[in-house]
Amino acid sequence: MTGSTRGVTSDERGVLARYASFLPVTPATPRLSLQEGDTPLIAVPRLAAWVGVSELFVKFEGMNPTGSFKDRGMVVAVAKAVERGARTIMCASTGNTAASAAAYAARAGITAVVLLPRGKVAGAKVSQALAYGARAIALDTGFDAALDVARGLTARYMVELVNSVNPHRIAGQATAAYEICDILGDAPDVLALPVGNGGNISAYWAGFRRYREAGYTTSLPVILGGQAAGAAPLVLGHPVESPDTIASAIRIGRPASWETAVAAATESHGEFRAVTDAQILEAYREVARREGIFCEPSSAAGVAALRDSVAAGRTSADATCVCVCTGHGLKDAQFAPGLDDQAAPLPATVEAVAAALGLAERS
Ligand code: AN7
Repeated sequence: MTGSTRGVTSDERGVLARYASFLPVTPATPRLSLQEGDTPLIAVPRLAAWVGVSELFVKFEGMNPTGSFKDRGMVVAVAKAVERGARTIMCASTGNTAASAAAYAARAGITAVVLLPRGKVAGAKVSQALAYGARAIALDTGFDAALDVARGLTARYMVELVNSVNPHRIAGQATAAYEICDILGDAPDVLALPVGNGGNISAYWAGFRRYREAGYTTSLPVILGGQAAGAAPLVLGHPVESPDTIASAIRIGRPASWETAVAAATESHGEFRAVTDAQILEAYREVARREGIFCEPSSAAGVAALRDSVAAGRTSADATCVCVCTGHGLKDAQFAPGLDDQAAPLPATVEAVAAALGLAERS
């Protein structure tokens, strides 16, 4: 590998094959894959103008097999669980972890049990988990207490916990940092992403540091974590009892990876920023309308935080920035515009539609 500027170890697709040397892969680890990872890093000049920086990329993690970044860590966690002989995995989830756990359990031929806060998970994510054959259990509580139950159960019973407190999840998610560096040739100046349970920000920071230690990069990014204002424990510095935001994926009041998330922000000279639901929804719409990238509202919290940071003079307009858009827009489309929001229906005639559009007639 010496002399190479990239850590990719295989042309095969999937996180376990591509970054085997950076993952806890042994000869006994099943080569599980849904061809996750290798997601687009898209230059977004029109979004950059809106955010207020000269160079911006979106790492579109919604392009993973189940539509979120969770697949990168889940493939590793499930492969390692199967390697140890596990037959059942379990997670608590705001939705995306559940969909991913269910898919990889199906792929591995084992069972997934997902604990979901009742009425607080986007419908498409529940549909995904059920379609993949997971056993879904609704709990009358929020995510934080559901995670307590999952931890209690997996400590006592023969079930493997695949929430991001599982270190294999973090190791797998770090591959997104490797990919960004492999494409850019070095780390970006700033990486902005949404933060809920704190696993992903911890994974990125671990990944960027590891790549620099391996000699593939020369610098480390400033890491900016976006939290919804109503669910911003890491901004406030204390847990939030009843987190409240439209960004349901990050409606988390007691992040499980608190210490490592804080370390990522402070060691990188970054910070956590609270953004309002209005800022999140505005960023969500701008990402789609300016660049043709449809992410879920929670995913846009990093974009909103970056724009807010530039406006506050905390991030330089000259910085090369990457925003991680963590999940696909089709997963949580309730805040997307609908046909009913448009003007009233027209008569089904060529003339009526042409007149409404003000089209110029062919000569
Ligand atoms: C789209 O699925 O916690 O800070 O249970 O779905 O690593 O928690 C989802 C989190 C960002 C936050 N963006 O990442 C779950 C869950 C999206 C997410 C996050 C989540 P972490």
